Formats: sequence, C-alpha cells, structure tokens
Amino acid sequence: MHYRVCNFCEAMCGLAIEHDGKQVLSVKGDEKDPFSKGSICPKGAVIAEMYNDPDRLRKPLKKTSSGFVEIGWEEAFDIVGKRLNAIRKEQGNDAVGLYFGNPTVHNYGAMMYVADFKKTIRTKNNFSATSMDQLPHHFASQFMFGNGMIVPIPDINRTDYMIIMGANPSASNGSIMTAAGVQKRLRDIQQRGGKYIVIDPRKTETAKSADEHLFIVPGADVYFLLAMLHIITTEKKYNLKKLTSHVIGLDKVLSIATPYSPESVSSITGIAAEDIKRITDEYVNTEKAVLYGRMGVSTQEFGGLCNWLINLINILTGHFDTEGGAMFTNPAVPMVKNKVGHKPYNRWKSRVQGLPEFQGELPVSTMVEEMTTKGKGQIKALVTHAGNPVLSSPNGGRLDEALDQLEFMVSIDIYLNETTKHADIILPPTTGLEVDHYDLIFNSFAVSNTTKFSEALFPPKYGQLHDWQIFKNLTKRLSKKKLPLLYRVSTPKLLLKLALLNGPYGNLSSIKRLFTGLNLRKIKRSIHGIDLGPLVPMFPKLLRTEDQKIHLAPSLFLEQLEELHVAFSDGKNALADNEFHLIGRRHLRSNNSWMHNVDKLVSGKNRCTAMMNTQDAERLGLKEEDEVKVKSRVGEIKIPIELTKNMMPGVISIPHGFGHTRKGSQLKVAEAHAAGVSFNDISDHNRIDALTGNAAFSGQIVKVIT
Ligand SMILES: Nc1nc2c(c(=O)[nH]1)N[C@H]1C(S)=C(S)[C@@H](COP(=O)(O)OP(=O)(O)OC[C@H]3O[C@@H](n4cnc5c(=O)[nH]c(N)nc54)[C@H](O)[C@@H]3O)O[C@H]1N2
Ligand SMILES: Nc1nc2c(c(=O)[nH]1)N[C@H]1C(S)=C(S)[C@@H](COP(=O)(O)OP(=O)(O)OC[C@H]3O[C@@H](n4cnc5c(=O)[nH]c(N)nc54)[C@H](O)[C@@H]3O)O[C@H]1N2
Ligand code: SF4
Ligand SMILES: [Mo]
Repeated sequence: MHYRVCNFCEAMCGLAIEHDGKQVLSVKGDEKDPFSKGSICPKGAVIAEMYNDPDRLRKPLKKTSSGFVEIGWEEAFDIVGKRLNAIRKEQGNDAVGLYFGNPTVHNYGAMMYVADFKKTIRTKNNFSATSMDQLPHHFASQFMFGNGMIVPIPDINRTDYMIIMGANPSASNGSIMTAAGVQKRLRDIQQRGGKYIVIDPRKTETAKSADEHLFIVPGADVYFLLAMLHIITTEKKYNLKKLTSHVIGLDKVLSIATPYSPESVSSITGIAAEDIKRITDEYVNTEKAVLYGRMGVSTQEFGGLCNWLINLINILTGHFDTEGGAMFTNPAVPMVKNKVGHKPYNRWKSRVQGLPEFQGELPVSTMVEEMTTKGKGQIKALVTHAGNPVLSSPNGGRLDEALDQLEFMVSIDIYLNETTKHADIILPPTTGLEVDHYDLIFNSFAVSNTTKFSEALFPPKYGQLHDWQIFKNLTKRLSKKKLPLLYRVSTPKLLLKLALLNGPYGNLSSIKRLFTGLNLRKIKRSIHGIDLGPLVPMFPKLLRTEDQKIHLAPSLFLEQLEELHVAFSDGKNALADNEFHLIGRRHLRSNNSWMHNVDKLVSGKNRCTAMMNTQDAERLGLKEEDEVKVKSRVGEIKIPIELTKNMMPGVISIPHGFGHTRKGSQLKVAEAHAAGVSFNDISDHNRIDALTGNAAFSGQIVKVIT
C-alpha cells in the first residue's frame, strides 16, 4: 500500500494506493488520513491513468520545420540557456516573460526553486494564473493585515451559519478553503442545526443541498455586500469583540455604506430587500457565522472591493479570528514571513497600460500587449511553467496568435497542448506518482492544521527530471554568478526539513520542543498524516502591519468605492433581448484545461455547453442542444445550449478549459470526446478589476445569436 496526498486540486485528499511495485492495482480514499478521512473524487481516482497516459511527454521536445523531435536533456538545457541569454543580452531582462500556471503551486519542488529562477531572470514581465483567480484575496489581505498570505479561511467545521458567495465547493471541492470531503462538512453544518446559504447566478450542485439559494446578477455582489454593511452600520449591529482594540479606520467604514440600503440595491442585485435584511440579521445574530466568497466574487470588476467587504463584515460582526468564523491557519511551514511593513505593490508598472505590479507580478490580462507592442522591454521570449494560458487566460485566442511572434519560447509541461505547441523547446517533468509531495500552499488555506509528507511511488521513467531539477538546471545556465554551494547541493526535501525544524511545531521553535517537536522524519513515519488540531485564534500576533493593527479602511479601497458610487448612481443598464451576462462553471470530473485527456473523466454527455434558463430559450425560440453563436467584443464561439431552470434568467454559463481541437494540440482523447470550445475566445482582456488588475470573467455581456 502506498499513501499520499492528491495534489490535483486544493482539497488535499489522502489516497490509499494498492500496487505491485510496477502497476497501480486500485486507488481509494485513505480512511486513516486525519484530514480527509477517506474522501476522494473521480480525479484522484484516476491518478494512475494520468501517470500512464500515452500522450504524456517523456522526453524534451524541440520544434523543427518538420514538427517536434525528441532530444536529450543537456541539449535542451543548452538551447534554452543560449537563446534566453542572447535575448537578455541584446534586449534586457524584461524581454523574457514568465507565466506560471495553476499546478505550480501544487508542486512543492517547483515552489522551492521558482523564486531563485525568477530572481536570476529579474524580469518585470512576470505573470501567473493568480491574476485570473484569487489575487483579490491576497490584495485585501496585504492592505488590511500587512501580508498577502494572511488569508482568512471559513471555519466550516464549527460554523453554524455560512453564506457562500461565488463558490461551488460541491464541484471544485473548495478553494481558499482546503476542505477534503467538503460536501460532508456542509451537511454537518445542517446536522448540528446550522444553515448554509448560497448566493450564485446558477443554482449549483452546492446550492441544491443548501438551506437557501438566492440568484444574484453577476458582478453585483459588491452591492449586496454594501447593503449588508449598510444594515450592520446604520442599525449599529456591529461588535468587534476581542478585535476592538486591534483595528484602525473604524470611524471611516461606519459611513461608507450609507447610500446602499437593501431597497436601493434590490434591482441591481436581483435580490429582494427583505431577503438581504433577513440574511444579514440571521448572520449577525448567529454566534458562529461566516461570510465566504470565492472565484465568482474574485473574478469580477469589483473583486477587490468584494474581498475587502467580506473581511470587513466578518470583522465588524465579531465573526473573525474566532471559532466558527473566518479564521487563520498555523501550518507547520508558515507562508507568512516575519517581515513587517513589506509592501509588494506598485514597485513597477506594466509598460503598455501602466498597471501596477502586485507581489512581483503583473496582471495576466496585459501579457499579450507586452508581447505585441514594440519598444524597449517588449516580451520577445516566454517561459511557461504548468500553464495553458491559450485556453485559460482572457482572450486566449489573441495569445494563441501572439505566441507565434515570439523569438523563443520554452514550456515546462507534461503535455503538448494548445499553449505548449508554440514552444521551441518543451521540457516534460515527472508528475503525480513519480514525485514526492508536501502541500506548502494548501496547508496554509486548510480548515484545520495537519501535516503529511508523500513519498514518490515510482522512480522517474525514461530519465525524466522533476520540475525542481529543471528549474535548477535553467537557473544554473541563466545565472551570471556561480551559485552558492547550499543551492547546488540542496533538494526540496532538505529545504522542507529545515523549514519544518524552524516552523511553529519544529524542534528548533523553542527549547521546550527541542526533543519533542516536529521534524520530517516524524512526519514521514506517520504515513497517514498528523493532525495538528483545529484552527486557533492567530491575531494580533499574525498581523504584519507596521502598527500591528487591522486596517479597516485602506485608501486604495476607499478610492475605488468612490468610483462605485458614481456607477451606482448611473443605474443599471437593461439587457437587450439577445444579451446575457456570461459566467463560468466547473465540473467535478475536470480540472481547468488539463484533465480532458483521461477517458474516465470525459465519458458521458458533452459538458461544454452553454446553460440557459428554459424561459430565455423559449423567448429566443431555442431548444435543447441547439447550437448558438455566443459573441463578445473580442470574438465568438459556437456552442450547444443546455436548458435548465437552474440558471438565473438573463445569465448563461459556459465552462472554461475546453477547445482542444485547436491546431497542433496532441491530446488524443480530449480531441475525440471533449473538444469543446474555449470560453476564453470570447472573454474580453480589457475587463479587469481596476483595483487589483485581476481578470473579470464574470458578468461580461455577450450576445446569443441563434
Ligand atoms: N473563463 C475562465 N477562465 C479561467 C477560469 C475560469 O473560471 N473561467 N479559471 C482561472 C483559474 S482559477 C485558473 S487557476 C487558471 C488556470 O490556468 P492555467 O494554469 O494556465 O491552466 P491549466 O489548465 O491549469 O493548465 C495547467 C497546465 O499544467 C500542466 N501540468 C499538470 N501537471 C503538471 C506538473 O506536475 N508539472 C508541470 N510542469 N506541468 C503540469 C498541464 O499539462 C497544463 O498544461 O484558469 C483561469 N481561467
Ligand atoms: N472539479 C474541479 N475542481 C476544481 C477546479 C476545476 O477546474 N475542476 N479548479 C480549481 C481551481 S484552479 C480553483 S481556483 C477552484 C475554484 O473553486 P470555486 O471558487 O468553488 O469556483 P467555481 O466552481 O468556479 O465556482 C464559482 C461559482 O461562482 C458563480 N459565479 C459566477 N459569477 C458570479 C458572480 O458574479 N457572483 C456570484 N455570487 N457568483 C458567481 C458560478 O456560478 C460558480 O458556481 O476550484 C479548483 N477545483
Ligand atoms: S477532491 Fe481534489 S484532492 Fe481530492 S481526490 Fe479529487 S482532485 Fe484529488
Ligand atoms: Mo484557480
């Protein structure tokens, strides 16, 4: 038996894998894993199929005039080193762009070495999936708590009242809420007499089992939240309890929501004033209650304000850093460093649009312009790691074209897909069962504190290298200086060992723990993982603001709120007959763009459909499976519609990550069964949250042409 943690999504399910040393015989949820307690989903169950996928790349590929050919690792590294160094020498470091995709953060080896790689390249053109995902969470945390990684997590295990906005954990298994077996955790809220409420333009899988579901007009969450704040402040329902002496800016926030009475936001949100009042009252009056928002409220035009308001409301009502509310983890390897007053914002701006950097990154929505606009600092070469931005980033179709204009591109990826097909060199790492694993990031976002180390089950096949070895090799070739000895001899395991020793439970954390503390050896011995207990209050110690206070009213947020006041007083624009608000969708058996290549995950009916409310379809004379054109400012796609009563009228939902028939992709199963079309061929790259730079996928107005 082999025990490990699945690293495909954020949930951290423990897997129990039966094998004979060469082949996997069965994969089940590990009942003894103290965190996941046996939960598993269809993706984790096919980890062996992913590992054995014949389409997975095994050797470095080089693009030639007659297609890709396999080459050796040294030759591949030499080419990449030579080409990138030549471009840097001629045109400067900023001529090299970087893009890191979602699996980067699920890979501790990559995470341990990516910082040195970035430091060596020293480019301002650094992008990642963060700026089309959870960036507004980090943004709010940075300005309120002094560090972007001080991210509140809903204490789902103990709450009695949970408001879920823009998240569908029954499909996604939870996000910025690592909570394996999340459906059970939600059911448990109900079983202990509590409630959970879902606010979403679609009656999702999560909403169907909720105590209450309310449709909301996409992108209107900010008004709903302001109305909650209005009630809390005008009716003096606030009580910060133990945080009272740890905040600044209270006087400022008490008046900001005055214009947003529940009645005044009712038509713009689509939610009745009585419902807003009742839910706010229930939430305020339940001792253990939490307001939680995710993807749907992050990737919209006011995603930054939404995340700030969610924190603010939890704080003002005493539902913050306390049992059953929004809490903070105390992981064995802390991601919040001790530095106080660090301000990773606006240290440089993007060249073309002048968008500020945040945490060393520029918004991915502006990446194409940086490639196609001539001038000093134009991106001429690109490195992608574990990303598929042609399918995942706003207006990916435009990126598809821009990538061909680059002088050089290298992709570190396990597949030849819609993005990597543009690369001159593809470096395919090990993955899944061949890697050892430790959740650096998701232990920081988990609903309880645990620690577990997963060994690799199989050695790398065909001389493949791990992601971290690839980064080390590239760093060596790109560095102008000789790298320090510690770097040269280090491995992720060694770095993890040191981090654990110095972490809050480690041997070196205090004299008391010198002999009893945690270390990698002990963790490895506990093959199912170690429970480090429920979330505990972490404030004010965790705060990293210079004054050790929570900043309730950071000026950047107040400034954008002024702009919102103007938009609000301008009123709501009615949709034309064939216009819809577009939103996204995730499915349990798919993970962004890269799991459509496993038969078991794509079998059954086509999931790449535009869901539409039955009444809307009748109005437009459409029936089930009719193909429609969905058109936006930037493009159009043809897609079959799926009729349902679960969509809010005036809204359509299309999943992202499809579109595998684009020329050059080599994903066989995906092309045959799950080709679909790409949402991001119609998502407008100009739709960003002006405050944070995050992509605003939700709420874009599109035309449906029959
Ligand atoms: N319209 C719309 N667009 C969206 C979203 C949405 O909801 N709607 N969601 C956004 C979100 S939240 C995210 S996170 C992004 C995701 O955006 P991306 O990260 O760009 O896309 P993925 O589809 O996750 O691509 C992951 C890539 O990593 C590769 N890979 C898998 N495992 C490994 C590994 O171990 N090592 C390496 N080196 N490569 C590996 C896969 O082959 C694949 O090419 O998409 C965003 N785009
Ligand atoms: N099975 C599966 N699991 C995944 C992934 C996957 O692709 N497949 N991706 C992983 C990744 S990278 C991430 S980031 C997480 C994301 O995990 P979640 O945050 O749970 O994301 P989604 O499942 O996309 O749910 C977003 C919800 O927001 C709703 N929504 C859209 N627009 C709005 C709006 O304007 N307001 C409100 N209130 N709601 C809105 C949508 O209808 C949808 O139900 O999931 C992770 N887990
Ligand atoms: S829920 Fe996520 S972590 Fe759990 S088995 Fe599925 S993909 Fe893996
Ligand atoms: Mo994501």
